[in-house]
Amino acid sequence: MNELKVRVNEYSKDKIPFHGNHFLNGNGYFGVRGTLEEYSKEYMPCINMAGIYDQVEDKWRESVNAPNPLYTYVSVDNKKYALPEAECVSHSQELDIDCGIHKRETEWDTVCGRLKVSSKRFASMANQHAIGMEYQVTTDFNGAVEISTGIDGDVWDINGPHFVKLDVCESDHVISITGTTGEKGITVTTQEIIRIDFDADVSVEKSEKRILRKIKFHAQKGFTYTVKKIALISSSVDDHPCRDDIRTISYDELKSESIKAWEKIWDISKVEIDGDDEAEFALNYSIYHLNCIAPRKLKGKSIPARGLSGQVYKGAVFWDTEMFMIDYYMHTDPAVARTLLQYRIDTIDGARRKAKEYGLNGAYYAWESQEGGFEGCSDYNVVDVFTKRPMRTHFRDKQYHVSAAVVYAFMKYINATGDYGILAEGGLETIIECAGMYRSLLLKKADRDCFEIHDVVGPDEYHERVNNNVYTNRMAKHCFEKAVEYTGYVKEHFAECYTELDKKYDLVKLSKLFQISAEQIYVKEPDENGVIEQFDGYFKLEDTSVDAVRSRLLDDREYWGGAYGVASQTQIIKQADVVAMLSMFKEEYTTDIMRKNWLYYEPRTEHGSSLSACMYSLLSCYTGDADTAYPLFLKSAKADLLLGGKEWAGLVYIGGTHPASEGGAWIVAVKGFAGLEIIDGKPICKPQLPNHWKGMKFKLIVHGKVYCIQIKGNDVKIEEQN
Ligand code: IFM
Repeated sequence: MNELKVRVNEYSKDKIPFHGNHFLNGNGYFGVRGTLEEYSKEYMPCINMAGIYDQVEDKWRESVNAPNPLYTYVSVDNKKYALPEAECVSHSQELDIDCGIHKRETEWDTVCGRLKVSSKRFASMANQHAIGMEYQVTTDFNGAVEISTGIDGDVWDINGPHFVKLDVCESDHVISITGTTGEKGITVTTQEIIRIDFDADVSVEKSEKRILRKIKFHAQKGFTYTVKKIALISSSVDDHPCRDDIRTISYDELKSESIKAWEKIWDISKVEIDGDDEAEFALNYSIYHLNCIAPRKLKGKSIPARGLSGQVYKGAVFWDTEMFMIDYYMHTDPAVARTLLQYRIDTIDGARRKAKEYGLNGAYYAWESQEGGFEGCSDYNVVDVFTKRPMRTHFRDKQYHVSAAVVYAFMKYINATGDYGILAEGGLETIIECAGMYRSLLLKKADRDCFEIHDVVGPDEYHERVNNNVYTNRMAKHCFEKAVEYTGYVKEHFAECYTELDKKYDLVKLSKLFQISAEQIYVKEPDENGVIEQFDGYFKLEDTSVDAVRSRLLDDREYWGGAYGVASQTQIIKQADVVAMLSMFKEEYTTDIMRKNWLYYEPRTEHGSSLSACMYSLLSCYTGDADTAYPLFLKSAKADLLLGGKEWAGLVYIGGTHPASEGGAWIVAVKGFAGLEIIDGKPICKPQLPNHWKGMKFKLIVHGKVYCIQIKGNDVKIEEQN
C-alpha cells in the first residue's frame, strides 16, 4: 500500500474553503477544518461540534462551532506574519491520513531574515475531547520573536453568532473560553494548556472574545522553538462528560494513543487495490473521512450531510446517512451503525410531530434532521440569484422517501450484523411508524385498483410535486414489506415486545393493512423500450441534453429546479432516481432492463449532487460493466480530493465534505466491484473488477465475525479471522 498523504506545495488564497475540507481532521465528536492556525473567522476555521445546534433570531438553525484553540500567529519585530495577508516565500500543507496528523510549513522573508513556521496537529482519536498541536518557529537570524497563541471565541458561523455569552478565563496555567448558546443555553468550553522548553517571557492577554498567550523570546539563528499545546473541548450536553484534568495530560502520550487508535481503525477499514494506486488512494482517503466523522463514542447521534466540516446544510442529518454511509460502518464498526440507527429510534417523536403537521399518521422524518428529530429544513431553502429572495422549495414537505431510507437501513443493518435485537429495542416501532406514514399517503382512483402516491419530490429534486415517482413508491412498498416481515419475526422471537406493541397498534390488523398496501401500491414498470418512467408525465417533458439546459442559465449559481428552474420542464434530472431504485432492488430486474435504464437516464442526469455518480456506478457493476462503473466510482471517491464540486445552490453556500459520496464509493468498491453479498450470515463475493485491477484485499465484519477477503482476478479467498 502506498503512502497515504495529501499534500500541497504552494499557497492559494482562493483555495481556502476547499483546503478546509480537503485537510479536515476529526474524531466524531468534532471536526477540525484543515485551515491554518493564524486564520480568523473570515477564512472559515472551525471546530464543528457533532449534534449541538442553535438558532439565532429567525435565521436557519445550524450546528455550533466551538471556540477555536488553534489560533496562533507569529510576529517578528512587532510585525505579524500570517497568511493570507503576509505573502510567504514557501508553503506546504499535508495530511497524513494513516494517523490523522495535519502538518504545515511556511516561510516568510521578514525585515530581520527568514522565518519558518511549522505545525503538526491532530484531533485525538483516543480521547474525543482532545486536540494536540505542536507549533514550531525557526529563524535564520538572531532577533526578537513573539508567538501569540490562545483561543479565539470569535468563531466562523453561517447563521450566527451562536454564543450570546463568552466567558474568557485564566486559572492555574489553563486558559479557557466558554460560549453559551442563545436558544437553549448550551455551553461549549474550550480550554488549553501549553508547554514550552525554552526561555521566554509569557504573558496572557484577554479581550472580549479572545484569550492569547504572548510568548516573547530572543530567537537564536538556526534554533527551533517548540510550543506544545493540548486543548480539551466539552459541552454541557455531552454523552460522556470530559473528566480529564488538562494539566495532567502528557502531550506525547496523547499523540501516541491517537496514533494507536488510528492503527486499529485502519486495520479493519483499509482497502487495498492491486493495479490501481490512484483508486486505492482515493478510496482510502474517502474512508479516512468516514472515520473522522463516525460517532464512535456518542449515544444516538448521526452524521450530517457535510460531515463535521462546518454548518453547511445546517449541520443536519439527511437520508445520505442511511442510503450511502451506513453500509461502510455496519461492516467495519457495527456499533457505529447501531448508533446511527439509534438516532432515528430516539428521534421518532420529532418524526411523529412532522407527520402530524402535514396531516399524516406515523413517522415522517425530517429532511434535514437536527437534535430530537427537529426539522431544520425551511420551506424556502434556496435563495434566488436574481431577486435575492428565498424561493419556495419542497424539500421539506414532499421528500417523503426519507422515512423509507430509515427502514431500508434497518434492513441492511440486520442483514449485515444479524442483530435482530434492534427490532425489540425500538426498531420495529420505528418501522411500523414509517409504514404508517406511507399508508396515509396512499390514494386510490375510482377507476384504478392500485394505490398511488401523489405530490412528491423524489431523489431528483429538480422536478417537484410529481405523482408516482417510482423511487418513492418502490421504497414505500419495501417499507410495508419490512413492517410485515419484522412484525412476524418479533412475534416469534421477542414475545414481550410483541405484546406491548400489539396493545398499541393491533399488530394483526395493521400487518394485514401493510400487506395489502405492499401488494397494491403502484410501481411503474418498464415500457415497451424497457425504460421505467421516473414519474407520471416525465416522458412528455422536453427531451434535451444537460448541456442545452446548462446553456440556458443566466447565472452560474442559478438553481436548476423548482417552479422556474431551467431543468424543471425538461427530462434533465439532478441525480440518480430510477437508477437508484434499480440499484436498491436489483434482484427484481433483468440485466437488460437495468442497462436500458442506465443508458436512458445517464445522459439526462446532471450529476448535480455528489450522491449521483456512485449510484450509476453501482448499477453499472450490477449489469456486469465494471469498466463503465469505474470513472463514476473514481468521481465519487474523489469528491473531497479534487476541487470542482458544486458550491452553490442559488445563493446558498453548499460546500464542505461529501461523506455520502465517500460512503457511496466504498459501496461500489465492496458491493459492486468485489460483488459482496451476505448469504446465511456469511460473506460471499462474486467479483467483477475493472479491467486494469489485478486484485483487492479488505476486511469486513459480518454477523460479528471478522473476515479477510482477498480477490485475485476472479479468484476469491475469504478467511475468518480469530
Ligand atoms: O440529501 C442530499 C440530496 O439528495 C441532494 N442535495 C444534497 C443533500 C445533502 O447531501
